[in-house]
Amino acid sequence: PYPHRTPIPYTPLCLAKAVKNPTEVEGMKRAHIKDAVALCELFAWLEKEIPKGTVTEISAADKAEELRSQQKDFVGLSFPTISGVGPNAAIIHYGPLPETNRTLTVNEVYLIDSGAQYIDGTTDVTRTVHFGTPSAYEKECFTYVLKGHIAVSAAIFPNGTKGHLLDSFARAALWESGLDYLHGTGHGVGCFLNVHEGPCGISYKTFADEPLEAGMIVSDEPGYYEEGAFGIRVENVVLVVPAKPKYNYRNRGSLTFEPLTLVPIQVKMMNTELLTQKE
Ligand SMILES: *[C@@H]1O[C@H](CO)[C@@H](O)[C@H](O)[C@H]1NC(C)=O
Ligand SMILES: *[C@@H]1O[C@H](CO)[C@@H](O)[C@H](O)[C@H]1NC(C)=O
Ligand SMILES: [Mn+2]
Repeated sequence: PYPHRTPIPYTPLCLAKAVKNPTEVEGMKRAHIKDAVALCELFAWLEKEIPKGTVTEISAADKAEELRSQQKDFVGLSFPTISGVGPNAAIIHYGPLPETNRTLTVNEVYLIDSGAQYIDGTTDVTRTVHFGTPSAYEKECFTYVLKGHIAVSAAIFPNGTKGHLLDSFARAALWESGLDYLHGTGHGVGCFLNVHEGPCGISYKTFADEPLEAGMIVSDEPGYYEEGAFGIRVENVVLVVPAKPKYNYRNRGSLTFEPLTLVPIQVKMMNTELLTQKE
């Protein structure tokens, strides 16, 4: 279904940059601890302020930036914050503008996709939360997205696998219910560099992705968008690490992911009856 493309000749630098050295891995871990502190502070603040009716998509994004900027070695945001409530969250690349800016309430799902540059590393995290009581359907959709997120994050796969082979892991639970999302599942993440970095990723598109190797860092971000109603995405940044399954076919080795993102996922949004014991 995809037109033939001449493979992009990645430079040796690009390939070397994608595989993080131990200093970069340490830095990314430190950056994600600081970033999680800031986001936990944000969610605590939102929980307190939203019932007053004074928090908007723009002021919530500004508060997230303010809290991150208090963390050590903060340099700036890694991309403009996506802060959307209710139907605005269903717009995949939504960024709040004064004309579209909605007030956060306890009646709608809130999605915030944001990240920062710290001197030691780069972050990119999406959480979808409800400050009142989510509907059964919102919880059902959230749980399918979460199942996909977990399926990628916990996958064990042969060394040398390309990310696009993992893309359908993220969609299986949604597909089973006739749902889907119209964007890729993950992108490479630089270390105090581009938040979208080649040459690896997790996409339904088969071109231009290099095999995953230990030390690469990618995002894992399935979603679901119900036009005019709500949007859901669960995104962690994950590090590719060696795995040790029971056997080692042809000595090729196996890989899995270790989450770097430490921001809690809201349990209120889950229908735990749809989760397996392992999930
Ligand atoms: C966002 O919307 C609220 C009302 O919902 C308004 O008070 C506020 O001024 C708006 N902010 C901006 C930057 O437009
Ligand atoms: C994966 O394969 C590469 C290239 O053959 C090798 O350098 C690396 O050590 C392997 N990794 C694992 C975890 O087996
Ligand atoms: Mn991302």
